Amino acid sequence: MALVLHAGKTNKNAHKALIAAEYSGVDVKLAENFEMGVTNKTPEFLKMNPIGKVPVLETPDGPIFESNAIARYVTRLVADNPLYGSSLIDYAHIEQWMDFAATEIDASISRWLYPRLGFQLYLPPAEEAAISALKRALGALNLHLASNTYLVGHSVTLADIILTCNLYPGFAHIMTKSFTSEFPHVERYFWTMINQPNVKKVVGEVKQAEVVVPIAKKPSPPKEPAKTKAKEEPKKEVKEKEPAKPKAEPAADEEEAPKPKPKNPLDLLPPSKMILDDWKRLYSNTKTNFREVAIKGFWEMYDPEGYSLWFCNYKYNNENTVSFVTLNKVGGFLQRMDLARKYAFGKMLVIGSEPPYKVQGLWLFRGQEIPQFVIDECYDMELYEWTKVDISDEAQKERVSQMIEDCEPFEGEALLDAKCFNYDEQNLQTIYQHCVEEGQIVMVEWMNILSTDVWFWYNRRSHVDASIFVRPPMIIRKRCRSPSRIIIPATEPWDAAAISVVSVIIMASNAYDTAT
Ligand SMILES: N[C@@H](CCC(=O)N[C@@H](CS)C(=O)NCC(=O)O)C(=O)O
Repeated sequence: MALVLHAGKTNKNAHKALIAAEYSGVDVKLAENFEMGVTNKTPEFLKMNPIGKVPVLETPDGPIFESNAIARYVTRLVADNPLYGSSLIDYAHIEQWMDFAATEIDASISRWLYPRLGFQLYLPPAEEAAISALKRALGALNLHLASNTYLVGHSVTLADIILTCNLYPGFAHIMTKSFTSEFPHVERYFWTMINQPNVKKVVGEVKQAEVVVPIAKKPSPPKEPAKTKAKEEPKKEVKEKEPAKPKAEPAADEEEAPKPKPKNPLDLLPPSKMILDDWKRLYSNTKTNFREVAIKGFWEMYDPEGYSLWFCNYKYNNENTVSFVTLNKVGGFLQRMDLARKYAFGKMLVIGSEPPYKVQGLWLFRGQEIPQFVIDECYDMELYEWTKVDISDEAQKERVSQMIEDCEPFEGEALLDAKCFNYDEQNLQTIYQHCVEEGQIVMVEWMNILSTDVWFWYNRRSHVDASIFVRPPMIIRKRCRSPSRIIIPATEPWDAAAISVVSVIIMASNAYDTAT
C-alpha cells in the first residue's frame, strides 16, 4: 500500500521523498485534496505534526515530519539502497552533504528569496549577507564538483536529491545565469540532476530565472486558513511564481467609494513656477545634445523657492562589494520612493569600475526640506547622508548637472550604472508578465509615466487596449494605436496634482487584431 505524503505537489521539500521513492521503487503518493493553509491547520494534521508544516509522511508505524527525515525513511525502506552509499564513510559523507545543503544552501537561498516574495521583512544589508554566505557555500561546492560528478561516489545518492531540491528555488527565482556562471561545476551538476528521469518525473521542466524576482511591495500579512480553495501554498512554498494578475475589472478596493485623502502638506505650498512634469518630460525626451537642451532647460525651469536639491551619499559604501546586489539595493530604494513620485525627481549613480562601489545621488524635492512623509515611510532615507545643494556655489551646481546627465567619468571614475527616478519601471514588468500569460504579447518599446500623462510606443500594427489604474481609485481605459499618449483627466474631488498612476496594462485588442 502506498505511503501517503501530505503536501502540495510543488513543494520542494516534499519532492525530496518523492524523488527518493522513484529511485528506490517505493510507493509514495501525495495526499488527495491537500490544501495548503487549510489541511495543515486541521486538528488531524496537527496531531501528525504539531507545528502544522508540510511535508508529513503517514507510515504504518505513525507519522513523520521534517522532509529530510522523511526522505531518509523512504530510502531505508530498501535494504542496501545505493542511495545511502556502500560504506560507513559513504554514509557519513552523505549525511555531511545533507547538512551542508540544509544549513549553507537552503538557509541562504531562503534568506535571499523569502523577503523578496514578501514572506519576511526585506532589509538590503540582510540580503547582502545572505548572498555572501550563499556565494561562499557555492564556491566550496563548485570546488568539490570540479572533480566529482556527484557529491559522494560515482552515482546519485540521497545527498544529491536533497541538494538539488534545495538549489531548485534558487535557480528558479533568484540565481540568474550571470550569478551562477561563477560556479560552472554547480551549474553542470544542477542541470544534470534536474534532467535525471526520476527527478524530472517529480519536479517537471525547470527554467533558470532570467531576472532576480522583484521585491514584493510589503510583507504579506499572515494568512488565515482560507475558506475557499487555496490554489497555492501560501507560505515558504516556492514554486514558479504566477505572474501578477492585474484585475480586469475594478477590484473591491478600487470599487469602494473613494474617500477624499487628506492633502499632502506639499500641495499646500505656494504655487511654484517650476512644473515638475515639464521637467520630467524634458529629461525623458531629450535624446541628443543633453547638456544644451535638458541641463540648460533644467536650470531655466528650476525654482529655488518652490524646490530644493539634495546630494545623497550611501553611508555604507564599503559594503557594496557585489555589483548586482548594489544595483538591486538602489533599485529597491527607487521603488520605495514611489510614494514621492509627484514631488520628486532623482538620479542615483553607482560609481566605480570595481568594488566597493559608491552609491551617490541627486534629488529634487518639492519644498525646502526633504519631505517628512518620505523620511517617515521610506526606510532607505536613513541609509544615506543628505546634504542640501548650495546653488550659489558653481562647483555644486556643476555637480548637479553632471549627475543629471550621467557624466562619465564622474569625479574621475567610471559609472557602473545610473538610475533615474522618473517613471515606474516596475510597471513595465507587470505588463509583460500579464500579456505573456494571456498569450497576447504587446512588446512595449518605450513608456513614460508622469503623474497624469502616460506615453508609450509598442511594436504591433494593430490597436491595443490600455487600462490605466490610478490612485485615487479610478481606471481609465482606452483603445489606441502606437504611439500613444493618454492624459488622465482630473476628476472631482481631486485635482490633477493628486493623481498618480499605479499600473498600466497594455493588451492586444481582439476586436481590431485581424482588421489591421
Ligand atoms: N524543515 C522543514 C521545513 C518545513 C516548512 O517550512 N514547510 C513550509 C512549506 S515548504 C510550511 O509548511 N509552511 C507553513 C507554515 O509555516 O505555516 C522541512 O524540511 O520539512
